[in-house]
Amino acid sequence: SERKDELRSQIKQLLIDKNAVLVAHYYTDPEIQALAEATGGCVADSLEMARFGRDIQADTVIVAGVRFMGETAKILSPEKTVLMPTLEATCSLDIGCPEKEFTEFCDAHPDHTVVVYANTSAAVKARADWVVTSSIALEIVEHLDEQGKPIIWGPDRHLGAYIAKQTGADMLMWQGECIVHDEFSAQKLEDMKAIYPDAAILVHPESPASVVAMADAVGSTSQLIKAAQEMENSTFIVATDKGIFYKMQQLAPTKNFIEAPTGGNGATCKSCAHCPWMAMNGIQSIYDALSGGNEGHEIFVDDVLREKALVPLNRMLDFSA
Ligand code: CIZ
Ligand code: SF4
Repeated sequence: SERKDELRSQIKQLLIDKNAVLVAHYYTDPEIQALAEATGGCVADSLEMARFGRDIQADTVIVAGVRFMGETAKILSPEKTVLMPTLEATCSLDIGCPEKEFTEFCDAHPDHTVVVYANTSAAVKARADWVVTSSIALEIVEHLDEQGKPIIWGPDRHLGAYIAKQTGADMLMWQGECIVHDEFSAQKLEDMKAIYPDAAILVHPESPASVVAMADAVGSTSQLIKAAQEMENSTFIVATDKGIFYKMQQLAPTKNFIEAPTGGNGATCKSCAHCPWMAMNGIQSIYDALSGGNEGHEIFVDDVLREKALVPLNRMLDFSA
């Protein structure tokens, strides 16, 4: 629409004026990913977003994604102004892993190495020995397992179960889940596979084990995008947030991508393969964040927490460097 075109050109100018850069997650709406690409920003998974936000020469980083991604950017780049289209964009994994309860869980098992997923608050990261994202979790847990260390894993129980199965590591699980991936249904996927017998099934490991078991490729967002490019199939059934279709279609324009079905046993899905918090990011809210005072958009992380959370975050970044 004209209104949106006008907002887009104003955003482009504001990014230049403020020496700012737009970083967007693969799960945000296509128009946001396109805008990040058109303005020299980046579209990525949470690990690449963190590294890009840290390394880019800019005064301001605007993070289109969910809150933990903005916090991670601030932890790694305290000298930069970190803005988000909305501070209300959270994550069911973050909500389901409150600092106090998680700390008690860790304190009850002091001999365990604490590994937390990036989808957590700064306070939970501050209690951890390692932070991981889904693109590096397997390698880091393998590394810890080789040292014979029992692990506390939080908060995603499906991803944790997948990693425990792959590595054989001794993992004590926090019982959290992603409301988007948890809704994929193996039973409905069987029916869909019968309709598209030649399709490859791509699954993010935040999905239930029954869905992961049907996968031709399991991996993080960036790994699934790579699989979509490299696998020979012409059709793919994709069990992750549908925002990812933008990048898959761009990099594999001749292939067909189909959403994996949600809501087993007749239940209607609540999120239908799109994260309601990722969906809060819009062209208008990006404009608002850049054009107003920063109030309601700027991310702050308490200094003491920041310094503590930086240690396990840097361990991950150094490990994957
Ligand atoms: O589900 C998420 O929020 C993901 C996949 C984040 C990430 O690691 O990019
Ligand atoms: Fe959290 Fe799931 Fe949304 Fe990712 S897709 S931000 S894990 S609720």
